[in-house]
Amino acid sequence: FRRFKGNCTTLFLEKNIETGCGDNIALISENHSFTYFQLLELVNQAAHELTNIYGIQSGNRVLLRGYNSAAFAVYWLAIARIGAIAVATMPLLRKKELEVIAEMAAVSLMICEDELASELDSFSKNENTKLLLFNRSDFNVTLKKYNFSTNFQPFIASEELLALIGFTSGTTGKPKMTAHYHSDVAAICEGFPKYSLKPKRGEIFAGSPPLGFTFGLGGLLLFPLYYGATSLLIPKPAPEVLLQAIEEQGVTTCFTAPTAWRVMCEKAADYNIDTLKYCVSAGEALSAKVAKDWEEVTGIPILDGIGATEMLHIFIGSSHEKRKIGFTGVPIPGYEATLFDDFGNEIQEINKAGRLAVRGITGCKYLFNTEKQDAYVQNGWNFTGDIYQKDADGFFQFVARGDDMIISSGYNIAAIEVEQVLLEHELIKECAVVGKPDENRGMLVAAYVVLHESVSGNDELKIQIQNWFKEHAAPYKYPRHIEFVATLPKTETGKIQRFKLRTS
Ligand code: 3SK
Repeated sequence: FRRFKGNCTTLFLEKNIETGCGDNIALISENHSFTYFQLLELVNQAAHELTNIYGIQSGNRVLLRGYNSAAFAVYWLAIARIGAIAVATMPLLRKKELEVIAEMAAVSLMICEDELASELDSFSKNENTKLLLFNRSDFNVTLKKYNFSTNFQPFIASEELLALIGFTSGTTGKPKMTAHYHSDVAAICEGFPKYSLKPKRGEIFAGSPPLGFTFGLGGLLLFPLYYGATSLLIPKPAPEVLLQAIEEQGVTTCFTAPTAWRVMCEKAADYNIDTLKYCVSAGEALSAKVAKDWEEVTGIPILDGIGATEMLHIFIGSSHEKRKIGFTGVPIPGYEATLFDDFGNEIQEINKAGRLAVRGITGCKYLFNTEKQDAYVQNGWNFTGDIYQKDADGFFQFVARGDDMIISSGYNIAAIEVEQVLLEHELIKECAVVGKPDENRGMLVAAYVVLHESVSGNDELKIQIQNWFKEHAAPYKYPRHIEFVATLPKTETGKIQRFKLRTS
């Protein structure tokens, strides 16, 4: 595998123009539709705006805040074009979280959508950090008014150049900064999409993960542009909005998380989604039930995958040709994956759970956190923190997060497994299972349960669910503690924050 040496934006812009698809639609969002020619010009003008007006140079860090939109995409590309480093954030982040990010990443400029500016008010006054506000529906008109040249020479460094810093709060709370080079951005485009989706010009990619999450950045923006296809960016992509967009725009490829696939499954029959061919799920383990239900209702398989902000994108995944319901998939070409036991030995047995380790075309680079770096990367292997097992055909299957294994009365109980059983119960909409310290058992299986809208929880229902559970799974796994809640605590990317439940 040869590392890409130039500025990654040329792969998304010039390459398409040089190969004859300058007039193809690159980006669609609300009131905008830009061809590759137009996108190149807009990105170049935005690069002039950042350098001439805001003094941004290569190496500067630039925070980006906004909903998924053409404006967000243009600024992301302009930052990378200059050789500056994009610190893309997710729209739901609040003041405190943004403050931590801006400070840790030492950003020189914050580019923010006007609708989301209030959260930046208190600290945007800092004289070292400038603020650029944009309106997502007329940012292009504003850019044009400056009359900047539509040419801009992309910055190329003699050494590896950082393109982005991804923040990962994960499920443990404290944010960490992971850095990725232009060559990593190029590498992921040659990884999962090439293997699983084989994108073609004319295809339309859409979905719900924010561009501030590398799952969304890759799936919704970088992958379609790399292959000369079209990126459809939806600012507030609730499941119904996504289904509507698939019908109206003829989306072929959709990226979203298991929770949204489940909701979309319930509503899919109301929409014509005949154009949809590739359904990608990541961000959280996909249950066999959701995968089966979706395929039954729509006839389209869900392609599951696991990635990590630390690795930039998906490293184990499925394709139409190679998939099994209930399994994440196989290592994407360019990656190797294996499992280690608690003594650091590679597991050779089939179907034996162990710590997932991966290495390949991208890898974890934490900034200023050698302790975390040493824990994540050992002997060249990246330890993702997940427990997996591998079957005889080499398919990897999610077992639990490393910290989601509950040891109760000597039994190893995977929280995810209890959750999957509970989700089969007709009255349960969502749930999260954690271990709670318990004098008698060491740990107790505790389930936080969101019921369907029309149902209200009481003690009788708790007992009914417990009895039902014992009929559907080994009784030692049943949740001894059940709490009915209105919502579950989640990260911006939809991962359940079990640590919050453990300490509640
Ligand atoms: O969480 C994931 O599975 C994921 C997938 C792709 C890119 C990034 C992440 C964190």
